[in-house]
Amino acid sequence: MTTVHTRPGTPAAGRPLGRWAAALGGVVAVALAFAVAELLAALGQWTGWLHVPSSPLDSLGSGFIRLTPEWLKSLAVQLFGTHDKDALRTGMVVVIVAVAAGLGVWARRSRTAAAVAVGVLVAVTLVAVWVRAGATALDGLPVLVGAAVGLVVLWRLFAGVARPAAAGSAPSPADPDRAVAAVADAPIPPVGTVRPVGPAAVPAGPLPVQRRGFLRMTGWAAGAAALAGIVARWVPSAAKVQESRAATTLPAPVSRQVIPRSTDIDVNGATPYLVPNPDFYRIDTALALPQVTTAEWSLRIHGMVDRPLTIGWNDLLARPLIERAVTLTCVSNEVGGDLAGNARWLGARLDALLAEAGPQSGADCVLSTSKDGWTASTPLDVLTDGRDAILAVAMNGEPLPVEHGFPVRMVVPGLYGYVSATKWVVDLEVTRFADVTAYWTERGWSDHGPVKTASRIDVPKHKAQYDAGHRVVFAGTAWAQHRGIRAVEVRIDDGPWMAAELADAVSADTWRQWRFAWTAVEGTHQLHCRATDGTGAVQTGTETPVVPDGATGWDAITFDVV
Ligand SMILES: Nc1nc2c(c(=O)[nH]1)N[C@H]1C(S)=C(S)[C@@H](COP(=O)(O)O)O[C@H]1N2
Ligand SMILES: [Mo]
Repeated sequence: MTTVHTRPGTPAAGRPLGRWAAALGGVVAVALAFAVAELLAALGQWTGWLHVPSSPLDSLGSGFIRLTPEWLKSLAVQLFGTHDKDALRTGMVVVIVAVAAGLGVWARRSRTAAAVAVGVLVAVTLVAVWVRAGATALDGLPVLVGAAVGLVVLWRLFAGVARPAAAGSAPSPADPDRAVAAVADAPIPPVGTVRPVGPAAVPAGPLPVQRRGFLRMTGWAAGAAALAGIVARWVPSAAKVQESRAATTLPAPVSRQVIPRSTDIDVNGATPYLVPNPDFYRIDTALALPQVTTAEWSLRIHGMVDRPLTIGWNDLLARPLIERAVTLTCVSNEVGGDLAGNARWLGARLDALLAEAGPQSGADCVLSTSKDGWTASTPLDVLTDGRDAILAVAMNGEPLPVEHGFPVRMVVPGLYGYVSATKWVVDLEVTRFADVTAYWTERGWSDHGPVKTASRIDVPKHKAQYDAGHRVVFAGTAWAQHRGIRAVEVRIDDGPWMAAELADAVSADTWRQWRFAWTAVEGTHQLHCRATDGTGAVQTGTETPVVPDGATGWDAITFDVV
């Protein structure tokens, strides 16, 4: 195999690259950039890394719609009817191909100028992605990676081509542009073979090496673009689910809690009473997020019931919805860990729904199943004892984020998530614990998972330093869902337990924030905390591991006063 290395910018020997071939190179480089970006955007949404539809093509399209004057929009609808979106897409592709072809032709003269033009295009696309509602900086990543790949290909493609300026000195066949166009249209030869060309195209004999390299690389890039494009389409359409989520309007609750400011403890570094959705801990077994639109969603209630039933999204929203703050916790949370969060959940009561189905005597369990086959077994009596167990459709005032179970999940105050908080829930089977196992109970975790009383120190952080003689404020949170928190105490070194100040909580189903002010005394200290729940039981200091039903023990932080 012959390889000829030409330094960038050096006019290569041989005839100049034809305009059509250069245009093709530009189109292929841009196509590869878009294909890579679309693929990354699709994968990003599928795995939950990206939160808004960040497909660069769709973003450009909606950006264009935004900027289109009303008269043009209505003209488009008149002309194309319901196909107006297809018309927009086709128009966009035509424009992009034309611009890309121009880029290629330009790159033949100056790669730097072409690169600058690419930069402008990337900037426009990035703006289109970033102006979408809810977009974060991260959502621009697919565009940037795609652009980088496209630029590298463009740069290398045109590294070895003869520029038209050098053409004068080269032996010139009748019409180089036409010749190369004909060649470019033909299939790419396997590496190392001499390409047979039609007698009318170019003089017999091998192609000039630079153009052969150019065409070979163009072929590879075109193949890569096609592959990335196909894989991107094959990734389940996360964009469709994001659209479904964006189109969701939430009914007003029939009952809601007012959350006073006194629920926050007002200490720098303390956990807020309500955790914003993007900061909420996430635990599940889903490598790729289940993608369920509201239209596709339905829930079957069956098993040991008198009246099996199936409800759809609209049936669910038509039910009276309540909004409640409920703190979720993971059984795998270590002492002092952060696998806990409090949010406002809007949803339909599970007790009412189960009553409609009519559980039969002998049933003691509801086995819930998610779209991706994960299961949880929940005690039936917990779901029907009057607590606010719900099928939730919203979290902190917005439709559930996909990673938190869109469109519907269970929320049951007082139980760890693994036995109650099924996300993407599609099936409830009323049954008996004796007859079923669920995902985690099969793996050695306890059948019943009531939350254990826990408390945590958020301030100070481990190894923090304070100045002696200053007033310092410690803070943290404590939870014992459905029993509530009555008190939190702190202990410094081997001193006595001292009562911390408590913030308010709207119910026994949420955590409660605490703080404790202290005048710093020189030395290395250890701070402990412990809570007392609503029944008067004091949190145990005995340390147990998270398996099989949740960790116990007191959180401890070491800090220095100098
Ligand atoms: N479908 C499904 N739902 C699930 C899980 C899961 O793996 N799959 N994990 C559960 C566990 S162990 C916990 S602690 C909570 C966490 O909910 P979050 O990710 O919204 O914080 O979801 C529960 N629901
Ligand atoms: Mo969990």
